[in-house]
Amino acid sequence: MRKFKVLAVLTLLVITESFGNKCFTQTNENYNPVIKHMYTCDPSTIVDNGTFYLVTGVEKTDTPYNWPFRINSWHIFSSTDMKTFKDHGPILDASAFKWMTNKSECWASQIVKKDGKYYWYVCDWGNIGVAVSDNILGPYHDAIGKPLISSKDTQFKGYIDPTVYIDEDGSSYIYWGGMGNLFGCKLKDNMIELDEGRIQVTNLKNYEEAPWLFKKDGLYYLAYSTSNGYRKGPIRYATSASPLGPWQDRDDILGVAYNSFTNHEAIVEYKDKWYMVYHNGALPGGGDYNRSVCIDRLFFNEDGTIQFVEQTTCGPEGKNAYNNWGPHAYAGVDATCLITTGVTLNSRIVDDGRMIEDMWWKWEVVEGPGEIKVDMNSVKNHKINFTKAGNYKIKLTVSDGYATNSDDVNVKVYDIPQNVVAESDSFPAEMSVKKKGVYAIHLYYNTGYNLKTELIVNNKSYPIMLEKTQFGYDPSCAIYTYNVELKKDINTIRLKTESKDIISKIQISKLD
Ligand code: FUB
Repeated sequence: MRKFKVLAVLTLLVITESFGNKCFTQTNENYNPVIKHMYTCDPSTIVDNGTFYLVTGVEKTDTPYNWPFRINSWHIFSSTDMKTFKDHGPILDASAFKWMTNKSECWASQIVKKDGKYYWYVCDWGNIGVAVSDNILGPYHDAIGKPLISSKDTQFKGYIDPTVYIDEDGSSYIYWGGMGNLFGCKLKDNMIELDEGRIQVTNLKNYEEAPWLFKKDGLYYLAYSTSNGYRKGPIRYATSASPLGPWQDRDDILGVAYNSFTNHEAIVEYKDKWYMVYHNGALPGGGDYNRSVCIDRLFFNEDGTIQFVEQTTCGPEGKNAYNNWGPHAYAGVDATCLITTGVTLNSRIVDDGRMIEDMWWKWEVVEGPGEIKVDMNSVKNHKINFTKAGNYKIKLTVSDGYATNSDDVNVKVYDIPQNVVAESDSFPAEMSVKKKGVYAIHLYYNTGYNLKTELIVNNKSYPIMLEKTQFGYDPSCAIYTYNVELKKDINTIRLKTESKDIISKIQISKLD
């Protein structure tokens, strides 16, 4: 078991403000997240006729940890007290847009109102479109029958996360962009065409995605989410005297979302109070792909700068101070390895830095033929060695004295292949096996990223697309083994791979 005494060791901790009472029973109905009966994400807001509307994607519940997102509709919620939120249901989904290729990817969206009509800007994973309605609660229909900004249009990149702001003089501006690309453009008066004068913004620190444009006291604000590499970073903001920049990068205004590698914000004024709307993975069963929308108060300084927002468990109108989220354990994705090398898992421990006792964590074998030895020096990417080959289920448990959380992962541990009859470490590889029998073909991976590899045994193709390995979720030492029966006296085995960096070696050993 590993104990942490120093807060700073926990590199993933996000919230460092002081806190009051140590234990907190969540009896207050207003605590964050504000929507608790489903997983909601990518919030945007609109205030219309005195009512606060929250627009979110709704996530399916079957993939809390693994790519891809499964967001199958957009819901609208309304509130007039910022305590209770009425769910108006799945007002829009991807089927409204015939051109949408990713039907289960209802990514970020925003509704704005112009001249009595409501324009709902949406994106899937690669195109931005717009629907229109005479009523905020719909029905909405595709306003142009094609994307407003399409991934086929190669002058743009990162075709996600539209945000639209309508200025006091009636002119409208759209910003969008993910994966570090940020673009802005005036919209034509019809709201369904880009005007001239697209800009690209490149000076925002660690810009990743989720732009949100608004104006206060004559100053334009552009909030956005950042990336600090593997995990997403805090929400930041920039300011400008003009809606299309130049933008002055400002500061962080919200810490990393609890239990979610993304965050996505909306900043809105309602009944003379300002709010930060964002998402995290705090609901039971929540995580990177089962997120939940939260709301907290946001305050401006007199000079127009924004104060850092405190993420609370009790929401914008609650009374109790933010307390302790409890730590979260991610054991990583299932992996394979050789007994001689062990495996480095993409495990990690996430906490808010509030603990009742020194934080501890441990790994243990739940099922498996042997024991494990773990390199415990880090809060992530634990290196595990095994005493015997075989199939293991191992468990990571973490506690801060307030809550204990665990997660498990399967690791298949191979003995070093015996009876090797052929091997190659240059690609494409072509090998010949001249005897009938049952053989094992071992592929030694260097990386799980972009795994486009094809194994061809006697002209039969075995395409290999490993799952769960996007964004670098790859075990450091992965070996994949295929058992094949070679029925001929001369057998040809070929391996094609996109890059030599993906696979280091192919090896064939005889099993009988
Ligand atoms: O929900 C899918 C994507 O994750 C959004 O478009 C991004 O802003 C991030 O929240």
